[in-house]
This record gives sequence, C-alpha cells and structure tokens, in this order.
Amino acid sequence: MTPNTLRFPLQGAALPLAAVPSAPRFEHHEEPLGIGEDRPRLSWQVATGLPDWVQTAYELELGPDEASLTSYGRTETREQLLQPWPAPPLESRQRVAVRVRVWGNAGDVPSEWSPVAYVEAGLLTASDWQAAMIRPAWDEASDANEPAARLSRTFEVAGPVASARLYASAHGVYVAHINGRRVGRDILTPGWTSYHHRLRYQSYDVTEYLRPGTNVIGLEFADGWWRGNLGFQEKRNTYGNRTAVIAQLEMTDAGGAVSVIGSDASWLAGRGPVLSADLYDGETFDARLVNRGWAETGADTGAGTDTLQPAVVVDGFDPAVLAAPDGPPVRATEELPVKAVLGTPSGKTILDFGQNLVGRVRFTVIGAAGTEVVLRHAEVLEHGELGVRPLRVAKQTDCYILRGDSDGETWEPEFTIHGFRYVEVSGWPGELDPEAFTAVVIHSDLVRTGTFECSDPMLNQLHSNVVWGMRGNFVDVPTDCPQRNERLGWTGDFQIFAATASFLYRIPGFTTSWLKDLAAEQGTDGPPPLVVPEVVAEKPPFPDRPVMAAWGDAAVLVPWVLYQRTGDLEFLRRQLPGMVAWLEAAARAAGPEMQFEHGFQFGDWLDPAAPPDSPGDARTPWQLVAQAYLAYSAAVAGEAAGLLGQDTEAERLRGLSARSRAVFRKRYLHDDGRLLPSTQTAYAVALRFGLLEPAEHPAAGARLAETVETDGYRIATGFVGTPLVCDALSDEGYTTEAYRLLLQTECPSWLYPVTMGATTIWERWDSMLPDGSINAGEMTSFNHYALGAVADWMHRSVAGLAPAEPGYRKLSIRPKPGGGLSWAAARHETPYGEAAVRWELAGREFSLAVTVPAGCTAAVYLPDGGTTGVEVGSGSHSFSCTVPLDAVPSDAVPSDAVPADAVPSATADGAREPVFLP
Ligand code: RAM
Repeated sequence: MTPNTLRFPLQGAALPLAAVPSAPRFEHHEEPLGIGEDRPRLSWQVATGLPDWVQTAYELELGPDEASLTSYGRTETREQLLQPWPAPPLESRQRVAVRVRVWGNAGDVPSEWSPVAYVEAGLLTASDWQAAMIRPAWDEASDANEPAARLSRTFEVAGPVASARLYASAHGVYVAHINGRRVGRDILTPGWTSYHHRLRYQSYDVTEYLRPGTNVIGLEFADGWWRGNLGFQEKRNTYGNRTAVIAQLEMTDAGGAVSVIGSDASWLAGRGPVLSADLYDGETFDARLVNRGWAETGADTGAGTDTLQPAVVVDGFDPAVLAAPDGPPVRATEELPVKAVLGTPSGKTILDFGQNLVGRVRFTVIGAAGTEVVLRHAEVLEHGELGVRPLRVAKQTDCYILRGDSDGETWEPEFTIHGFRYVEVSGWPGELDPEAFTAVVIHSDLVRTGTFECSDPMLNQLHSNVVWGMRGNFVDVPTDCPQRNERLGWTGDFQIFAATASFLYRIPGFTTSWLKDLAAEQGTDGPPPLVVPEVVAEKPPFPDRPVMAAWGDAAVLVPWVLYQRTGDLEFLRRQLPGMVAWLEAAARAAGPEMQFEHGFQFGDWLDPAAPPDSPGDARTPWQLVAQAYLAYSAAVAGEAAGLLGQDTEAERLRGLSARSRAVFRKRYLHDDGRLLPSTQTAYAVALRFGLLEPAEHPAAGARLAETVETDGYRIATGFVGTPLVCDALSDEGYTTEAYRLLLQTECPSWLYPVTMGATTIWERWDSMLPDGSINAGEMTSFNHYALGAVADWMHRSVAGLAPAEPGYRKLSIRPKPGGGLSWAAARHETPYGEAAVRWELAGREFSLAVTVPAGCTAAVYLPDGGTTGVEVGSGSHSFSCTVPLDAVPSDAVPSDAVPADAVPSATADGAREPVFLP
C-alpha cells in the first residue's frame, strides 16, 4: 500500500555539499514498465547543499543493464527536465538501464553518477499481440448486471523461468490470477478511457508467479464502464453488451527462449462467485462458489471443470486500439478503521468511518454458510438514517454470502467502488465488532506533491477536504462526483480544478491520458464533449457537442495549466489542434458579431442564487461568461501557438481574443468603469482574464470589493466566478476582503460546510442545510472537488508559493498574510525538487523561510508594501520585514500602535500570477 504522505525523495536531513542527481524519470511515468513511448524523455532532480546551484551540462549513460552502460556524451544545458532520448528508439519489450551525471555552476567537476533507473517498453505495435480478445460463448442479458466471468487455461512450464511478463486488457474490468495469486495491486483495470479510441493494457512482471510444471492463468472480469450502469441517463451497454479479455503471457527461460501463452478459443469460460458487480450498484459475492469457474491444475482448486465451456474469439477486435498507460493505475492507498458504531431511529446499525471517502469496505466474519451480510453505503446521515437520496439510482450496496468457515472469512469486493462515510450493516451474524471492518481508500495512485498548513484549524480542515475531494474523484479519470449515477469526466470541473490538483499530486501522466481522450473524442472540428470519456451526448438535454464556455475551454486551459506546472510543451503541442477547433466552434456560436446571444450554456453554474432545480439560473448571464472565456482562452491558445513557433496561428488566435474582448467591453463595461451586471463573477473574469486595461483595474477592484461587501462576504459566484474571486481581490490589493470571504462561516461560504462537519468539498454550498436535512436539488453531492479550487489561491497567495516560469524553474514567493493568521506554510515537490515556504507573523514582525530547489531561482516579494522582488537562487533563505497595518491580525496589535503612514496604497503592484494569464 502506498502511504498517502508526501515523499520528497531527495530531501534528507543534511544536503551534501555536492550535486547528487536522482535516478532519471521517463516521461511522466511513476513505474516505467510497459511504457508506450519508444523515445521517452528523461528528467532528473538534483539535491545539493551548494547555494545557487544551476546545472551547466549533463551526461547520460544507457545500456541493457548496469554492467554495460554506454555514454551518450556531454550535453551543455541547464535543462534537467524532459531531455531527449539519446539512443536508438526502444523496441517492444526492450529494457534499458539509464543513469545521469551533471555539472553545475560550482566548478567543472562532474557529480557522482545517479542511481540507475530501468525503463521497459510495452508492446509498441499491434502485431506484437498474438493473443485474441475472447469471451464466454453463453448468452447474456443486456439489461442487468451479469455475474463476473472467468476465462482461464492451464499450461506447462518446462523449467525455471528467468523472466515473464503478462500483458492484459479487457472490455469491462478485470483482475488476472496466476496459480491462485492475484496479479499486482491494480484495481478496476484497464481503467476508463475512450475505449473505441484507446483501450489501455497493463504490463506486469510475473516472473515470481510461475513454477516448473503445470500452471494456470485466468482473468476474472465484470461489467465496469464497458457495459455496466454509466451516467445520469440510466444507460447500460455504453461500449458494448459483451465483456471480454485479452491476455498475453510471455516467458523467457535462462537460455533466452521465449514461450507465449495468449488468450484464444482454447481457454475455458466459467462463472465464479461474483454474482453481480456494478460500479454504481455494488457487488454480490457468494463465497460458497469461491473456486468455481477456473480451469484446474489438478490439485488446488477442487471446483470441477464440468461447468466450464470453451471461449469464443471476439470478432473484429483490432489490437491497434490497445495503448500503454500514461499515468498510474487505480489502487488502494490507505485504510481507515471504524470511528463509531451508530444505532438509527429505525433500529439499523451504521458504521461511521469519520471521513467521506471513495473505496470499499473489507470485513472478516464468522457465521453459518448461506448467511447474507449486506452493506449499504452513503456519504451522509439524514435524521439519523442513511442519507441515500443524493445517490439517485445508484445502489452502492454490497452483499456477501458466507461459506461458513469457522475460522472466519474475509471479503472485500473487487469490481465496484463507492463514495461513503457511513455504512449500514444488515444480516451480521452475532454481535458486530467494529474492528472487523476496514474502509479501503481507492483512487489513482498519484504521488502526493503538495501540502498546506496554517494557524487556522478551519482552513486546515478546508484544505483537507479539498485533498479528500480530489482523492475521491481522481479515479482514473477526473470525475465530478464519486457516489451517484454520474461519476463522469466533466470537462468544466477539471478545468477549474487542474491548477489545484497539479499542486497537490503529480498529475501529468494522469492528465496526459485524459487529454488524449479529449482530443480523440473532439477530433479536429467542433467543441470537445461535455464529459470525457464521452457518454452523455445524443440524448436531451445534451445535444451532440454543444458550445459550453468554461467546459469546452478545458481543451485550452487544462493543457495550459499542465504546461505551466511542468514545463512540458508537449501538452500544448498535442492539444493545439483541439484548442483551435474549440475556439473556432465558440466563435461560430457567437455569430458574425462575435457576440453570444441565444441558446443555453451552463454559465456560472450553481450560483447560490440559482434555484435548486435550475442551477444555470445565475445572477451573471451565461453570455457574459462565454464572451469572457472566448477572449481569455483565445489569448492563451495564441500564446501556446507562439511557444510552438506557429506564428500565423498565434496572430489569428490573438485577433480572435481581441475581438471577443472588444465585444465584452462594449457590452458589459460602462463609462463609469462599472460592469453591468455588477456581479462578483463579472468583475472576477474581467480582472483575471485580462479584459480590462491596467488603468481600469483599480476602479474595477474597488467595485468588486464593494460588491463582495454588499453580498455580505458570502459566496455569490458559481463554478466560473468562485475559483477566481479571491485572486481578483488580492491582485488589486483587497487581500483583507479575500480573507473575509475565505473565512466566512455563514452559508454560502467555503467554511460553512466545515462548520457542518464536512470532510470533503460539496457540490452545493448548502448540500446539507443548517437543520441537518439534505438539499432537495437533484444534484446534491457531498464530494465534488470543483469548488475546492480556492486551495490554489491558498497555496499561491496565503502561503505564497507559485510558479513564475513553466515547471517552477523560477518560483514566485509572494505571501499575502491576513485573516488573522499567525503562520502559514506550503510545500511542493516541483519537477526540480522540493520548494517550501513558511511564514510567521508576530505582531507586525513578519518572518519568512523559503526553500528553492536546485536548478531554480525565486523572486521573493515581502508583504512590506514594497513592489519589487528579491531574486534568490537555490537553497534555503530567510527574510523578515515589518508589515503594514492591514495585514496584522486585528487582535494582535492595538490599532494605535501603528502609525497611519504605514498603511500602503491599496494595490501592491497589480502584478498577477502567471498561472492564469498568458
Ligand atoms: C453536474 C455535474 C458537474 C457539472 C455539470 C454541468 O451534473 O455534477 O459538476 O459540471 O453538472
């Protein structure tokens, strides 16, 4: 199990007075076994106690193993990230050892060699697949969940196996077993992609699973995303009405001879103990049938082969669709014990795990064969009972039928996951022991890279809620919610959360995969789908590919954020055609006048003023939102095209941006500098999206601050305005107002849910009403990461840690103390290594400690009312200053202790973070 704690691989207690490079990384892979790139780019971090260290050159050595490495010469560059593969392209299955050493600006002595890292290619061409996609021959119902099927065969192994790989995938979700042992720790493989474009396969090192003599290999598989319940339209069979698997086991003996066992019509099909399994509805498992359905090796299963039938080959399956993963698999990452056992008014028993999470429950039980234990999962209680209404039709119910083992039997479902904090248990034999239950937390096994803490426990809880919201919704694709019959890759949600996510976890591999699907689904004409992978089109109210600002803008802004945070231009290169296709579609929808008028868009979705049954009815019209986004996204895409050297395209896109900006100004900006409508979202987009001239900023900032005050320092923004409003305020010098908004506890606010005991971010500010009843809206999720995007402001502005150049090669350290905080701290493992900021405020004395990774520099801005930054190189630095009055906690300093002339002008320097603006 991967601890979900921050790992900063290079930071020891004392850093050496030499440069120590890390083992190279390959593309954005965490475990580079079975990768799909034949020339993976290489990156490394450098740990050093030498101050201001910058690389001046590197040397790579590659070879088949550590003993036979070849140098590829010295390359003079400061670049440590994503350097080109120096050797001939990898062939399928080829395994290569790589190490690096570096020279720095501290003298012309090379570093020690880094540790060796191994990379291994997967099956790079369709012709590498000898195996067939196979399925059981029996008839199946297409309108209900089917039992999970098993496909297996026995085979002989002549002697010791030197090395073995299993390559496998499925239509459905699968788990492979070899000789009774589950292969690997991955869950819900092959994961969810746009299956008709890209079906992932997994590669496993299974050398240790094999033995001389008779062996058995089998894959068990269930409906999953392929044909199970999927989406809010109550659809099934989205990708097909038959599940199937493909598996290719390649074994190499000591002499190098290779034998291959591939799935084909000789495999045997059987039904196992999983009577039904569905991502939304849950799993039913009959433990009395545990060994049923596998081919037998003779002694070890005892299930009888008489029920097995031959498999059939799936017609027309083209292995060209098979693709290696770009990001990490879904896995169990943490376990939580029961926190409390609750009795309900109606006499039920409920387990409270104390944390809203995504995963499932494992338990150990002793009882008579045939006893049925049923677990129902939900995120909240209502009137003391399980609150299942927000789940809509998703049942989230698991059922286990005991085999009657007197030593006890342990079970955890395999082919389902739930969003829950509470579990209602029925049918438990005997007295319920809370220690018999464990919640298993499941999501994409991303490396944690960011933390935030401060002196305010409520803000820390809010931040924890953001992290848990992300964990629950990063399950192979970024989903809106993890519990009801939805769980879809809504583009808008990820668009607004991508920067926050990039700080908290290492997401470039995960996002590469999702963006490939977005591009594949979008094609080169028209908008991307509303959800990726696409499963909602064609049915009202979602016509095929509508233009939907903020959602469609994911095609531009997600790759842009990833470029900003990683420095990887490939994000822009791969997505530029989709950016252009989206912007052209948006421009077409705006008509010849480039002005949005008719139709429907989500707009500032879920503005708290919108009625529960009409979430698009925001106080800011969608036309304003669409106009602003078109201007902004076209500017970003123009910047992207420029970075890629496509100057004509860049000019064209900038022209498009300018036209939309002009329409925005003409239509919404009035002579007195006021925007009409004068809403928080209108000012936030105008200020943050570069729609105003510099001279117009102070007035607009003042109006925004006024509006926020008039709105009682409560949230008056939806999906679009909420992630921007604190930045818009603090950019213009209204940091105090931004803190008042952030620290508000009355509904609607970020902290109201915290006062209600929330442990994740909610979809609606009042998903739970103050009286403990659940909001009546159709969409009332208790785990929706989108509105947690404010954490990005907490990282960049409260703590003060932001990228100033792509990949954090230059950091912007600009803490904005306020809100009564006496300290705040953030850490982030940038692509170069750990960056850290911690500040303290005692009275008016502000002190700041900063860590800058090797290879990077930082511009440090102190909250002293000044406007110029101090440039520093890598290493640890301390600063201090006296802060002006308005940043001091009101209870810390008597107001007459500060001379009036210490109060700064409202705006520091109007400078904006590079994260949002091109
Ligand atoms: C809801 C989703 C999502 C949002 C869309 C428009 O169904 O939960 O958060 O993007 O609506």
